[in-house]
Amino acid sequence: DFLADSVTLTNCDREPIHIPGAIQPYGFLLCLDPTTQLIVHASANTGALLGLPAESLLGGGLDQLLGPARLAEVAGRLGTLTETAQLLGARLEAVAGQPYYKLIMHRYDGLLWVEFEPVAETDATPLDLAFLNAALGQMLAAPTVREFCQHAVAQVRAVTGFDRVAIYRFAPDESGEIIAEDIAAGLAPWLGLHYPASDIPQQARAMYLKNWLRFIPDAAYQPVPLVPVRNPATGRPPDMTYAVLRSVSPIHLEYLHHLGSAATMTVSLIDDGKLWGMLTCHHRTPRLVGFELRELCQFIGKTFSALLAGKVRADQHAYQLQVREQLAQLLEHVTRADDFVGALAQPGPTIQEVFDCGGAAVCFGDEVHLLGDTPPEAAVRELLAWLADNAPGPLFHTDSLAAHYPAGAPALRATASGLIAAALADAPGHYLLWFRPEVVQTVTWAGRNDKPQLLADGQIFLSPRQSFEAWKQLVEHTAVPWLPLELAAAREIRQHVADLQLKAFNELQARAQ
Ligand code: BLA
Repeated sequence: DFLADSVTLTNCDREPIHIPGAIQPYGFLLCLDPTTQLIVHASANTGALLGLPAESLLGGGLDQLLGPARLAEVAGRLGTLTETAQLLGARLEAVAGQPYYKLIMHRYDGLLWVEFEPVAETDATPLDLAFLNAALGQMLAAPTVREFCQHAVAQVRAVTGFDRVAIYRFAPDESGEIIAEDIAAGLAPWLGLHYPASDIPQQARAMYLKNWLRFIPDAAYQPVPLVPVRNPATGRPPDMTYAVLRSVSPIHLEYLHHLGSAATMTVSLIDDGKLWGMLTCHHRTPRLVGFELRELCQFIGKTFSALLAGKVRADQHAYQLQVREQLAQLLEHVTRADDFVGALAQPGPTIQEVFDCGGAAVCFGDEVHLLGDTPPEAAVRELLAWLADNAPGPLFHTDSLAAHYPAGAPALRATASGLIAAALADAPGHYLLWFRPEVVQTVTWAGRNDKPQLLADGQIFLSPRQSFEAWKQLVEHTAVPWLPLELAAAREIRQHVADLQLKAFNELQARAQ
């Protein structure tokens, strides 16, 4: 196919997916000159569908398809178009034996685009205001990002009937995780699986910021070229960024084949101008979704996007409250205890329970209490010795301990790639420690054990197994970074214990006098 022939797995980011010069064949396409409204491109399937070969349509007008009344209406609309799609239903009165069509029209790249989707006349979905009202109500009321996402996937599956609807959220490194899904009985869950950044190349992400929805009703389709492929005015194929019939990347089609997906629809989820994630729909068999339903799914995606920042803030706020509450309880029970060192490791809560961490340790000279997932005690003692000599300041923290202390990495990386070390006294070995596991240990990578597969053209498919290895190298020896509020809590615990120590010392002095 056009222009895509030279794409390999190593230059995916350069595949010009916006100018494929071809469409998916579930409809046909005409591009018109905005001034004359005469046809500049036609998709090559008009011959088969209408009995009017594409070449014969070029240079003529829409009167070759439409009766006079419809033509006047369409011509009026064409004059007002922007990038945003407009819909008009029509029967092609000038062509015999045709079904009803939806004309989806927009203006872009110096052309008027008219995409024709054949439909049963009855297919229009009535606008269900009660559904919309209930859906918006659920989204507004959702107290956490996860529940918010769960409502969105359930709503989209309810209106579209796809086998699988999931929300795929991007991490700062652009890999992604399935954080919510709604699936048909009998399908294997993908919830919690991670996928590499390369699954969705840069230019695709950029396009999905402009165009909110992609639709592939039959991933086994044969692309249909435009006639002519290149726009005579620009010398290149027209820019299909906003065309719903756009033929998609052959590499992506191969990918869908590997996933066992025969049809997909994806909606962008955008937070503050950045692609936050995608709502992805899959079906095991080909599946057509009409224009109105696609618009409804975009509406859900845009509503989601508008409310998202508030839900993220709510999650952060809830976590902040939880940390404050745990911190207050810890300080209280430590203050009341006779043995405050022991109390730091006693439930109610322990120092490990104040904020998210894999494990913690209370170290007081020879006494070492380990809590949760920690390195073995011997390794913790060696770490204490290293800290005594090397820790810069009373509160040392890192999300990559190996970068500071490579010698300790073999024993520490799995459970303690992230570390907060709060020095309790000038005496060496008096520390409160919080550990965080290496990211690699906590991630379930999709298809981690798959064998490499061959693409149709004989190249090796960049399998999730290989991409896992590539990703692993990037995140080796690192943990999720500590949040400012977590560091503040650690600092506060340290200060409180120092105050208790001073008080105990003063009492001892007073008694001695
Ligand atoms: C596009 N890849 C995509 C899209 C998704 C994914 C959602 C958007 C297009 C769509 O289907 O609507 C990936 N889909 C996923 C993932 C899940 C999912 C991860 O449901 C998880 C459940 N893809 C590769 C490799 C390359 C590649 C190695 O795996 C390139 C070398 C390319 N992916 C690729 C391209 C597109 C794409 C080029 C754009 C397709 C297009 O819009 O033309």
